Amino acid sequence: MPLKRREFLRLAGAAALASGPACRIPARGRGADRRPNILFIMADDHAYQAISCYDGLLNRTPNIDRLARGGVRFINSFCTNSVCAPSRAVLLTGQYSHRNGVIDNAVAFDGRQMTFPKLLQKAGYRTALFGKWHLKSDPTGFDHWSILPDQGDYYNPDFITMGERRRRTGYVTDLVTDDALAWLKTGDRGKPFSLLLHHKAPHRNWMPDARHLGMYEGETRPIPDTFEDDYSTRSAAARQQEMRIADHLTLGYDLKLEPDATPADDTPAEALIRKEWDGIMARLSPAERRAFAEAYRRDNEEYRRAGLKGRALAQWKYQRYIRDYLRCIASVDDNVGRVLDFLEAEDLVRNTIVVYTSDQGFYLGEHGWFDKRFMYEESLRMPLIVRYPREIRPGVNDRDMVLNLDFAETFLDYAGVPAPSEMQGRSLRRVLRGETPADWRQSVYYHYFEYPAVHMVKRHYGVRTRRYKLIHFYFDIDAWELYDLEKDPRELRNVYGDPAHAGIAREMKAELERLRRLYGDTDETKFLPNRRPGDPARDDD
Ligand code: SGN
Ligand code: CA
Repeated sequence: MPLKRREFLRLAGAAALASGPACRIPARGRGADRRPNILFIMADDHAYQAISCYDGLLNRTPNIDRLARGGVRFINSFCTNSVCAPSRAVLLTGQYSHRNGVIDNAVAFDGRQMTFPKLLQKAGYRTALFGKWHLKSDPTGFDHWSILPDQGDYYNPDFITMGERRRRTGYVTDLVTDDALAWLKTGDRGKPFSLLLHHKAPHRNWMPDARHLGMYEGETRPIPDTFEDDYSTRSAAARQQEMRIADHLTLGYDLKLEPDATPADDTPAEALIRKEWDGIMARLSPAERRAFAEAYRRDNEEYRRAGLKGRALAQWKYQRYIRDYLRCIASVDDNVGRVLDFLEAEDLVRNTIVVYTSDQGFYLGEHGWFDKRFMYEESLRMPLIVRYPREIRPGVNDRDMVLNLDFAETFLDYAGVPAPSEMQGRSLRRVLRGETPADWRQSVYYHYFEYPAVHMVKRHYGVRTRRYKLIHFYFDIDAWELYDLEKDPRELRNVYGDPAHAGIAREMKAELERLRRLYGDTDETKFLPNRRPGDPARDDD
C-alpha cells in the first residue's frame, strides 16, 4: 500500500537524521541557504560588436548594458573552439573538445560525463535548462528541461520537454524566456537554482519577430573597414572558406527576397529563391506571413529594379544581413530585460549570479564574412558579463584572459562544491572580485576541428597571448600565421616567415607546444576523417 504523504515525509526526515553528519542534508534543512542562484543566459552567435556596452557602432542593447553596469564586463573572454555544440560541451564539462568528445557539431555529447549541472543537482541545487541545446543526446543533470530540437525554429517552434515533442505558438526568444520565468516562479524557493537559458537568436537565418520587423527601416549600418579584405598575406585557409557575405548568403533563405508572382516562368535562380522562401515561411501563420513579406516588400522591389552588381550588390547584402541580425538581437535584449525585471520584483538580485554570454563570437562583415570558426578575433571572442552584487563590484571592465572552459569551475566554486580534477579551466571567482591571482594564465589555447563541413574553414589550432597570435592550419594544408595584435589589431598582416619576427615565432611555437602538452592535445591525427576533400572516390564509397 502506498505510504500517505505525511507518513513518507516523517520517515524520510528520520532517515536523513539517522544517517549522520557525513550525509549531505539539503542545506535548507539548516536554515536559510546562502548559496547563490545561477542564471546563465547564452545567446547563439551574438557578437560583441553588436552589444552597445562593448561597441556602440551598430546597435543599442539597453538591458544587456544594464546588466554590465551592475557587474563585470570581460574584454578578453575567448572560446576554445568557435562553433556551437563544442562550445556548449566545454561549458558543461570544463574540458576541451578533445577531452569531452564534442569536437564538432556532428558528434553527440556523451551525457554520462561529469558536468557542472549534475554536480550542482547533487549538491541540492534545483537545475533547469531552456532553449537551444544542440548536443543530440538528451540533457542530463537537470530537474527540468525544455529544448529546441537541433537548431530550432524562430516562429512557432517545436520544443522537446522532458522527452515530449510539441509545437508551440509564438516567437522563440519570447517562448524560451517565458519557460524560464515560469520555472522560476514554481518549485522550492528554499533551494538555490541553476538555470541555463539558451537563446536560439541571433543564429542564421536571422528571422526577426513581428515587433522588430520594421526596425532600422531605411537606415544603413557602417560597413567594417576590413569588408573587402583580399587575404593577401594569409594562408590559403582564409581564401578557401565559404562564408563570404558577397558569395555565400542566399537570396531567399538568408536575405529574405520574396519570389516574384509568376512561378510559371521561373528561371532556375528564381525557382531557388521560391524554394527557400517557401521553406522559411513554412511555420508562419497566414497573418505572420503577410506581415513578414510586407516588411521587406518595398526594399525587395527596389532591389529587383536596381540590378545591382559587384561591390554594390555585396554592400546591399551586408545591409540586409546586418539589419536582420540586429533585429533578432533587439528581441534578445528585450527578453534579457524581462528576466532582470523579474529578479528585481522577486528580490533575487543580490543573491543571483547572472551571466550573459554567447556560444562564440561572429563576423559582422569583418573580412567580408558572416559565421565564425576561425581563430581570428571576431569569432574567438565571446561577450561575457557577470553580475553578482553580493560579491562583485558594479561597473568593472576586466582585461584578464578568460575562457568558456572556466565556467564550470566558477559555478562549482560559488556553490562550495569541489571541482573534479579532470576539469581543465579555472574558477573566475577571484578574478570577478578584482583579486586576480598572480599566476593567472597569460596565453590561451584554441583548436577548431569541423572540416570538411559547412563553410569549409580548415582545421587549425593556435595560441593567443596578450600581444601575439600564432595559428597552425593542418590536415589538407600545412600553414602558419602570426599576428602582432598590438600593431595590427584587425589581423591583416600575417608576419609568419618575416625574419624580423623569427624570434617571436619561435617563442610562440614553444608556448603552443607547452599548452598542447598541458591540455593533452598533442596528437594532430586523432580526430582526422579518413579522407581529404577532393580525394578520388574509392570502391567502398
Ligand atoms: C547551420 C548554418 C551554418 C552554421 C551552422 C552551425 N547553416 O548549418 O551557417 O555555421 O548551422 O552553427 S543554415 O543554412 O542551416 O542556417 S552553430 O551555431 O550551430 O554552430
Ligand atoms: Ca553558435
